[in-house]
Amino acid sequence: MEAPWWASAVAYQVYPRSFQDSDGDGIGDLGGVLQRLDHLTDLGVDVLWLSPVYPSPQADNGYDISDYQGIDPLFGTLEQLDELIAALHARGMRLVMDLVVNHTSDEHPWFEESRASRTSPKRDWYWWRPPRGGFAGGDPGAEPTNWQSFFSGPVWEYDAATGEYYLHLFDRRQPDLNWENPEVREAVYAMMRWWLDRGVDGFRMDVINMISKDVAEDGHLHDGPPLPGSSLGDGSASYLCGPRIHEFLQEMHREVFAGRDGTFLTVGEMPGVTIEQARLFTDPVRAEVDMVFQFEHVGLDHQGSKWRPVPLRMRDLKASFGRWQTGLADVGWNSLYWDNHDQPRAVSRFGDDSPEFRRDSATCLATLLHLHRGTPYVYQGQEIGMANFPFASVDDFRDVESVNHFGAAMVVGEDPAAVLAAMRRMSRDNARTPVQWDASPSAGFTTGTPWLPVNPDHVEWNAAAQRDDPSSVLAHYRRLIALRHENPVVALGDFAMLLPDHDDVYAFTRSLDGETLLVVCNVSRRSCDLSDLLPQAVGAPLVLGNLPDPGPTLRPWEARVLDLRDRSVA
Ligand code: TEU
Repeated sequence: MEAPWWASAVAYQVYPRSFQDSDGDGIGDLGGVLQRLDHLTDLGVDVLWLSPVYPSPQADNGYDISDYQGIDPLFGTLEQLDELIAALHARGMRLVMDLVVNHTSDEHPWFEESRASRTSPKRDWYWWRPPRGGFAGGDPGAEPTNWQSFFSGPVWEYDAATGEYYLHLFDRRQPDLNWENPEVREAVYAMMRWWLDRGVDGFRMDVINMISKDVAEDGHLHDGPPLPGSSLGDGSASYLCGPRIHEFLQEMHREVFAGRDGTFLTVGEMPGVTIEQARLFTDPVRAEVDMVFQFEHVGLDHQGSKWRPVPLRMRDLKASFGRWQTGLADVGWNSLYWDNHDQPRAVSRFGDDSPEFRRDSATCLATLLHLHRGTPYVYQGQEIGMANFPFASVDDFRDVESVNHFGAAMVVGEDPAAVLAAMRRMSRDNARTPVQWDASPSAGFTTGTPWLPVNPDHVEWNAAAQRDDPSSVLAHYRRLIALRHENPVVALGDFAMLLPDHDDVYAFTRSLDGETLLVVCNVSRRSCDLSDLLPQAVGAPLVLGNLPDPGPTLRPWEARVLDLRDRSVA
C-alpha cells in the first residue's frame, strides 16, 4: 500500500493563547498566528494543529467549549479563521483543528438546556445520575460512583435544583457528553462536517478514547478500585477505550469523512491507550483515526500521579519507545512528541537546561525523536529550546489542573513546599508561558501585559537570536524536518533498537530498501567512547549531527545520524 502523506510530514502545535498577541490584551490570538506564519514556513512544517479558539468561558483555556461553531472574541473572528485556512493552504500547509467532544463547557446551550429540568429534551445529552442509594444528594459519599476527576476531587457535581449529579471527568465546568445518545453523535458529526466544508483539513481529537463509558443496561456505572490514601477510586476501566469506542469512531469516520474529496488528518489523543488498542484505532482498513497520541513515555517519570515525580530511567524510555515502534511496525501509526501544552518543557524534563548543555540537549532530544517512525509534533517554543518557568509561589500558577491540585493537597494536609516543588516541575503552565520571539521586555509576544509571565531567560533564548545562526536549536529543527521530507528511510524505514540497557547512549537503526541510518545519541553529561560500544559508527558518513567535528568520542548530549550504506558497500 502507498505510504500516507503524513508519514513524511511534521506537525506544529499552536496554543493560541501563548503564541502571539496582535491586539495588546496580553492574550495571543488569530491575528497573531497570521502574523507569524513566516516562522512556520521557515521551519518547514506541514501541518498546523491549532488548540481551541472556540467561544469558551476559559475555565480550561478553551478546552471547555460553549459554542462549537464560532470563534471566541478573545481570539478573533471566523473571518480570521477563514483567512488562516487560506493563508496556510497558499503556503502548502494544512490546518488541523482541536475537536473537544468528550465534554462541553457548562455554559454550552446544550448543557444549560440539559440541566434545566429532569424532563428536558436534552437531559440525556449528558450523564445525570441520582445520589447513591441511602445517601442524600450533596452528602459526602453520595456521588453515583467513586471516580476521581483528572483535575482533583470527584467526577460528579451535585445540581441541587434537579436533585441529580452530572459527570465531569475533567473540571466541574466541563460536563461529559453522553455519546450513548445518537442525537449527541449526530450533532457532533454535523459540526465536524461544517468545519470541513469551511476548509479545515482535519481534527486532533481531545481525549477521544474516553467518549464511550462502560454503562450497564439499567444505566448503572461501576465503582473503580480505591486509590491509595483517598476516599475516591480509579474509574479509568469504565471510560478508557470503553465498549463502544471503536463503533463510535467508525461511525464518525463514515458520517464525516467517507466519500469526501481531499486529504484529511485525524489524530486521536488517547491517554492510557495500549499498543494493542492503538493498532486497532489506526489500522487503515478499520477506518477510525490516522494516528494516536499516546502517553506511555510521558508517564515514566512519575509514579501513580504526575505530582509524584521520580527520575526517568533511560532503559524504561527505550523499552517504551521500542515497544511502540515494534507494535505499530506493520499496521497502524503513532505520533511522536516530547512537548505539548499539557507537558512541562522537554529540555528541562528529559534534557539538561543548565547553560552548558541546554542547546546540545535540546538538539539531541529533537534528533532522537524525529528519527523514529511516526509523525513528529513540534510544540511552539520547543524549536528554540524553551525551558520550564522559574515559578516562585503558588500564586504564579494559572492552570486549573495545578490550582485544583494545590487546593486538594492542602485539604489533606500535604506539605505546601513539597507540593509547590512538584508543581514547578510538572505543571502545565510550564508549557504555556509566551513564545519568546525576541529579547524585548515582553519577548515580542505582546505590547500589553502577558497573561502568564514571559520567562526571564528570553533575553538569551529567543527566535530572533537563532534565526540566522546555523548552530541554533531552530536551525537544527529546520534540518530535521527537511531530512524527513527528503529521506524515505526517515519516514518509513524499519526500526531496530540497539543497546537497550545502556544508560547513557540511545541508539537505533532505520532501514529501507538496502539503506540504513544509524542514530546515536548521548543522553547524558558523560562522554562515551564509540569504538567499543558501536564500532560501526566510527567513521561512518554523517547525515546530520548536532555538534561539529565528530570523532571517536561521543560528547555529552551529542547526536549523530549516520549513513551505514556506504560502509557495507566498501
Ligand atoms: O488532555 C488530556 C489529558 O488527559 C491530560 O493530558 C490532562 O490534561 C492532564 O495533563 C493530566 O495530567 C486534554 C487536553 O490536551 C487538555 O489540555 C485538557 O485540559 C483536557 O484534555 C480536557 O479537555
